[in-house]
Amino acid sequence: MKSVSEYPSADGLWTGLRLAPDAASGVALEDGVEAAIVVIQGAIRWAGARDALPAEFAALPTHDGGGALVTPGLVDCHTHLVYGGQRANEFAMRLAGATYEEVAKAGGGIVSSVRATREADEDTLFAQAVPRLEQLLADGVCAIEIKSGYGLSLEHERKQLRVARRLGEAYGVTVRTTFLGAHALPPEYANRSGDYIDLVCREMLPALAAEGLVDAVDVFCERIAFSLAETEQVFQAAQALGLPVKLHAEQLSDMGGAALAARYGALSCDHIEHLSADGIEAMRRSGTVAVLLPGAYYTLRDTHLPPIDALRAAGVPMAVSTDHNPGTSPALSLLLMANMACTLFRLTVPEALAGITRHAARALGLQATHGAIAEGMPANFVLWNVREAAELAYWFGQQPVRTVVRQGRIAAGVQA
Ligand code: DI6
Ligand code: FE
Repeated sequence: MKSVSEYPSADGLWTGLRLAPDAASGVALEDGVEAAIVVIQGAIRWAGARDALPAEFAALPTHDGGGALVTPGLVDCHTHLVYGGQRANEFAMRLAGATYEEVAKAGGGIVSSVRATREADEDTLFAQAVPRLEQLLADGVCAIEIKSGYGLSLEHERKQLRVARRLGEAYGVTVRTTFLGAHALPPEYANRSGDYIDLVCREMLPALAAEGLVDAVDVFCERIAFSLAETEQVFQAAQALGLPVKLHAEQLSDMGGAALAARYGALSCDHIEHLSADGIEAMRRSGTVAVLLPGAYYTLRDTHLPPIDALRAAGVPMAVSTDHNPGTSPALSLLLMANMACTLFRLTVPEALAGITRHAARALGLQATHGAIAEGMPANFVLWNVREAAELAYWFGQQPVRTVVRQGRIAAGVQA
């Protein structure tokens, strides 16, 4: 692995680009018009038609984009990337007909990842997460959310979040950490979920927030996880600390979680297969992003589609993410998720591309710095070896990246 300081600077004038539709804020170029981007001290200083380049930038060293299509850096806004072990054995059990309950009774499920995560030290967790992160980055990801939730105690949640921060530093990628202490009930709290939620709210969250390890707070609100009332307790604790919230909402049933999250001004509600009309209306009013997770839908062989038409009609922004986790979405390609969002959920291609850039950035509260090519933003953009933007959602299993500019550095691909 190359350390971030070894990535060359992306400063200079990038030419020979074709700007994907909607890629740049305030710049709309007709098809066939050559675009240019000026990067100075790691930030975008100018973007537009090459012909309109201000004279002051004309003498900068150039990077030839070779006619590549350029989009903003991708944003993966919902992952559980840091955990011990993996659960391919459960996949086999489920294929052989075992139900989730049976898998859990055999020692599997979330709790088996909790066990493996607790057993691993920080360096081991880091080393196990590295190849997964590298896969995601190879698809052009420039910002990623990483949740805790497989430690379920102060010590082990801290370990996960510290690894998430270290990954961001090592790869020069923007990492937003989300505390998901209320992901599952740890075995030592069996039948005492009230006590566990108290621990989450009174000890774990305040301590981790004080250590600067928490950018947002999430809860798994579901019949098999935590109730609406418990979710609200966690939201109140987050609010008291000034932290934004998000929610695993209405994945398996309609719990009314989305409406609750909207009342707390949630950044996003995620999964939402069973989202009701009231939930959609509440999200619209609060400007909450709907995060669609086709990888989990696919892995669980779900058939209950999220209410895409109603979300679209209400104008709720839709993001698309991997939900990378060892149980329900061992996905390592955000482009594949864009493809699946189109094929399984019937998103349009422009919706899917906004879903892995602009709207995903908003789901993390990063809309001022990520998800667009705009003057003043850190330079995060991707050059692609494709003719048209639709190809990014069309191919699956292809890796069409030509060059990734991440946080002002050439992080991968052709150095141009
Ligand atoms: N929703 C899910 O589908 C997963 N977690 C969550 O909040 C399952 C995670 C796992 O099985 O490890
Ligand atoms: Fe998740």
